[in-house]
Amino acid sequence: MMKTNNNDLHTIYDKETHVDSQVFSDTSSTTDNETRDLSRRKFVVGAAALGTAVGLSSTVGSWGFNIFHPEEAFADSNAPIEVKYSYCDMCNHVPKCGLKCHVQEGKIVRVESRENYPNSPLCAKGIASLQELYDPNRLLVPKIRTNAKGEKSVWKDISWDEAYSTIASKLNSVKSRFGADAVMFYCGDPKEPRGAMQRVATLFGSSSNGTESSLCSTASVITSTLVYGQSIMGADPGEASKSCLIWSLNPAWSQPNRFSALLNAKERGVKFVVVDPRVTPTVSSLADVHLQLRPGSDGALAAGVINQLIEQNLYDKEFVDNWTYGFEELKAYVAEYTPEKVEEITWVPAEKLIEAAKILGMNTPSAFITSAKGACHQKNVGNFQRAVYSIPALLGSLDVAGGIMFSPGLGFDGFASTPSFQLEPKYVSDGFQSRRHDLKDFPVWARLTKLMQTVRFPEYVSEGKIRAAVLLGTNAMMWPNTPITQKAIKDMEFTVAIDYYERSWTHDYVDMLLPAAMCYERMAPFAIFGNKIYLRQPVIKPMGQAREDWQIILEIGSALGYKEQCFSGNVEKALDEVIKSTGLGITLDDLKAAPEGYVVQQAAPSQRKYIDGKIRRDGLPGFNTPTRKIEFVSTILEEEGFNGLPIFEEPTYNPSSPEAKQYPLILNTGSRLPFFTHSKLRDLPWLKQFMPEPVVRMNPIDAESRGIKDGDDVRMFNFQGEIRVKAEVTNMVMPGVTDIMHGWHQADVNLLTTRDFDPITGFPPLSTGLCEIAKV
Ligand SMILES: Nc1nc2c(c(=O)[nH]1)N[C@H]1C(S)=C(S)[C@@H](COP(=O)(O)OP(=O)(O)OC[C@H]3O[C@@H](n4cnc5c(=O)[nH]c(N)nc54)[C@H](O)[C@@H]3O)O[C@H]1N2
Ligand SMILES: Nc1nc2c(c(=O)[nH]1)N[C@H]1C(S)=C(S)[C@@H](COP(=O)(O)OP(=O)(O)OC[C@H]3O[C@@H](n4cnc5c(=O)[nH]c(N)nc54)[C@H](O)[C@@H]3O)O[C@H]1N2
Ligand SMILES: [Mo]
Repeated sequence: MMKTNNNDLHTIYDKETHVDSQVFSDTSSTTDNETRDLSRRKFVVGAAALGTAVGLSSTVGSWGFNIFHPEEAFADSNAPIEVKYSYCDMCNHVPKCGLKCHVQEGKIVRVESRENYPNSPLCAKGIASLQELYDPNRLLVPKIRTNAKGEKSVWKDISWDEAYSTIASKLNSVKSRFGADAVMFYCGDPKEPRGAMQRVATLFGSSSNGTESSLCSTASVITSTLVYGQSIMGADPGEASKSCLIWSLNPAWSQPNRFSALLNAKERGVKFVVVDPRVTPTVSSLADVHLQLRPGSDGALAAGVINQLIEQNLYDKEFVDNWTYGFEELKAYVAEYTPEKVEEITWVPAEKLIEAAKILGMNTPSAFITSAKGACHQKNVGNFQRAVYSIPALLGSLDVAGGIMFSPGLGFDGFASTPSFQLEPKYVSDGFQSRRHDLKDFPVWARLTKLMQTVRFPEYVSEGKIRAAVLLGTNAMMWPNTPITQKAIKDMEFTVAIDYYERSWTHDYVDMLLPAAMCYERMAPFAIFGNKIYLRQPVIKPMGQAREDWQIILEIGSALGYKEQCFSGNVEKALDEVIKSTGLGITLDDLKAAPEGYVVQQAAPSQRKYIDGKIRRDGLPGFNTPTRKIEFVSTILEEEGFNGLPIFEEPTYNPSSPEAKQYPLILNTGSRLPFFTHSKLRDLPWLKQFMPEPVVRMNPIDAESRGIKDGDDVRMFNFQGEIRVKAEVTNMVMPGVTDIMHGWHQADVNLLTTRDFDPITGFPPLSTGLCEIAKV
């Protein structure tokens, strides 16, 4: 381990970058001699990095002080440089940003944006990714618990073989006593390993197979499927677009690559209507009209927009008459949502609503994009989002250039796997569907997806339905009311987590912990951009004993008894199977031969394919809904016992409910920041400096009435819990509303969020609760 013997430098560094001093003062195994020895080799990585961080010249490298701690990060600056390519996983976005890596002596000494790659340049997180790769706190050895779950973990290192044989005996034992569905297979935010996990779950025979998308994109998948007949979550403005509706997305922070394309569209003259309770950079750079609504009132606002498109005769009558179902009912339903009434409910001025409808209706084709979550984290999402998806249909902007095109794609799912690789035919033929634990709670979800809605897994554990779990990249703080999740993890007979780090808030409750390899160290899965497929090659060998997620999952599958179907853990063979299962006639060798990306030749999709039967699987004209029309009134919902109309309902806890007397502020959580991803990256020195402590944003009016000043320590609390944070007083949020990011383990806002789920999508109300803030 490195140690600096220059105290002045240490002080400068601490001050400038808020480095956790413990990281740099760990002297456990270093003598000054070793330090000098290492320093003579001119540590390329640390030298350059420190120079950038504190504005010193790169000669600091010779002082023997290095920002990447473990010796594994040091390379001789005279060694030959090899350039290799990868893609980043610091935010688990799909698709990923390209990385160009400079490698010396098997160590990555520099990363930069990959040239000629669809996603670039790198953001703050990508630039800081080497600090994660070479973080001395990374988990690098398989571990098993030696003390009671729920206490601070005391681990014993074990071998991979020991780990796999324990996992196999525990999971097979639960299966033999309670059935395969008693074992849950779960992937958190990491999206890359999902295909492999689904395959292993299906081989094992468990329908309890879920992901973090239970709180993320799946609400949009479900609601767009109900309206359009297939999952189409929106489309960015293209050359032909005249306007664009952004229903709560802040790509300036959450998807920077996408944001630059939107700025270009603005430059081309595309008119933007942006719905968001906050004044975000997206709002201020793009919006011609900003509809700044009260969180949770989206259903009323969407009804208002529809009302105005109809009232002002701005809708596409021909498309509506021929290709939609339920228009007259919808029209009657929205009649009461006049601009004045909508203003009362949503706090959006009536004239802005009228103007927004004009902009959209008079500038078609209109593109449409929305958040996978910002607006979705409310109990009304299954309804309000259908109203929102109805807007592009009313505008006649479906399956036309510049609107939302229905494109066939290459046959991959959103995470570069395929239904066939995931063994969907087996899922169907072996009756998994009827055994699902979520079937009663969320029948619409269960009907439309093959993944379990995981929000109620704590209940399934307490009912004895789930007794063991494989938890890949799982964060107990992601669901509402965290202690309930932690207890559920603890109460299971056996749980194994797979992660980059030991995270006490989750891993203090599991039995075993396995080290995962980072993007630089792994191969699977592919990156897919339109009709181009990239194969990733590992840039370096995994650190310590870490292994890549696909390998770990397939090795678990092999240990469980499915060696052949899991390719004995061989990732290359698995990827070859994935690519073959697309039916595109490509093999892994074809991808290997195309390091700049393999282009699948495909004819550009034609417009208005619904007319000549090119959208439906059965070849009939129309869309993939039961009525073959765009469904303003959902026949599937009616069949499942719901109202088919997109009815607006207030959140359980809203400004008019009795709790609001004590807790008058709206608890709006989870808006993204460019330098953190969920609970991750908070301890990386380069990123931590942006926001070293948890912060709640509040409007000056709310701050003043509570005697709170910018920077004050405050308590944020409600009937369920309390956290301590710093106040940031800003006009970015509207009066009466708070704005706080989730994922701070020292101030976990999910102690305050509640478990009243949308019955259609299962989504929790993470953006619409109630709370109060007081000075400490
Ligand atoms: N840097 C970074 N990027 C990320 C992530 C990250 O953690 N960090 N996470 C990734 C993931 S998993 C996701 S899901 C996406 C999310 O990406 P975005 O959806 O862009 O992220 P948010 O900022 O959470 O939400 C968008 C907007 O929704 C608004 N909003 C909040 N409540 C409501 C409401 O009730 N109604 C309406 N209409 N709007 C509301 C917020 O003010 C916010 O500006 O970001 C992805 N990108
Ligand atoms: N209050 C509130 N709660 C929210 C949200 C909100 O807006 N407000 N947003 C919700 C949404 S949209 C989402 S997507 C979820 C976030 O989903 P989470 O699953 O909570 O995401 P993270 O906090 O990133 O935790 C992921 C864990 O996986 C580990 N990890 C990261 N990458 C890998 C990998 O490649 N392999 C392995 N094995 N492990 C890895 C990380 O170290 C971390 O421990 O949170 C949800 N919860
Ligand atoms: Mo998400």
